[in-house]
Amino acid sequence: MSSILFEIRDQIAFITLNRPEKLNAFNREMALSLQNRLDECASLHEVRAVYLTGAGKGFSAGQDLAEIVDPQGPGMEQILSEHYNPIITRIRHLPKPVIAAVRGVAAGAGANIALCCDVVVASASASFIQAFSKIGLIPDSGGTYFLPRLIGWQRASAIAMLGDKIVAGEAERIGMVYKVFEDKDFETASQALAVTLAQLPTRALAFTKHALNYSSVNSFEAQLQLEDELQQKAATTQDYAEGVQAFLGKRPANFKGE
Ligand code: LHQ
Repeated sequence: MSSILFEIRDQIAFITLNRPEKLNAFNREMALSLQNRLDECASLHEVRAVYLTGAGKGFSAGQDLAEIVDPQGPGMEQILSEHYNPIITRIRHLPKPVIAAVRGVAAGAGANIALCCDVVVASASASFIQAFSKIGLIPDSGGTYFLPRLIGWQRASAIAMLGDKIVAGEAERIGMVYKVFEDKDFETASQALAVTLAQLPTRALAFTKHALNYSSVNSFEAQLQLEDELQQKAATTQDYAEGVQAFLGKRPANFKGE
């Protein structure tokens, strides 16, 4: 069985982390395979949104800890540079929205892969754990970048150091995730969100993502300049023309992602 399941439906690429007996912990094969699938999502025109989730009862427990003590396994020096950093970079640069659908636990790199996505939703019984300090490591996979930006410095600092389990309701309250859905509604509600994202003007969403990527590093003036440049590009898209015509014609817009 493949460690990553991949299916395209309704212009959405469904990517499922699939090592359920290990709570979808990442080994090298799974990390490289996820990178390949993200590349496919970027290059396939028919894909207009990505839905990332985990098989079984969890999202992902982060690095497979058995692999790091395996003498045949990848070395510590490879794990971030060849596994997680390329995943996080691919997700942030993918010119399409990526929704993380977190059911069950997301721990370590598994939590931070979810948190770097564009829209993060969780089932009511989900939880997020910065498990790193428990094993003498630091939050990686973008954790020290995204956490303070999502939930503020103090909460990020405490959570990163204490490694507390943050349950879904709390994660929503502090802005770590966008929405929480009841367990029984989770699949339907989270997939409906992916359908909505896939039907929006994809190129405008890509420009929005690009602008957000730079918003915390740019000066105010540079960010206004970037918005100006990206808005000029958005205004050349067919979806922009369609959106304006649809509004004026009092009809729903039919965006094509072009
Ligand atoms: C696992 C794992 C796992 C292997 C559950 N590995 N088997 C970067 C730099 C370089 C190196 C290190 O890593 C990183 C990035 C990182 O991600 S570091 C953080 C790594 N992750 C962790 O430290 C989390 C370890 N897991 C846990 O603390 C618990 O499993 C959590 C709290 C996630 C879930 O607890 P439970 O719901 O009680 O599940 P469980 O512990 O019973 O796990 C179920 C099975 O999955 C179990 O196997 P078994 O054969 O006993 O049924 C676990 O051994 C296995 N598993 N996480 N990371």
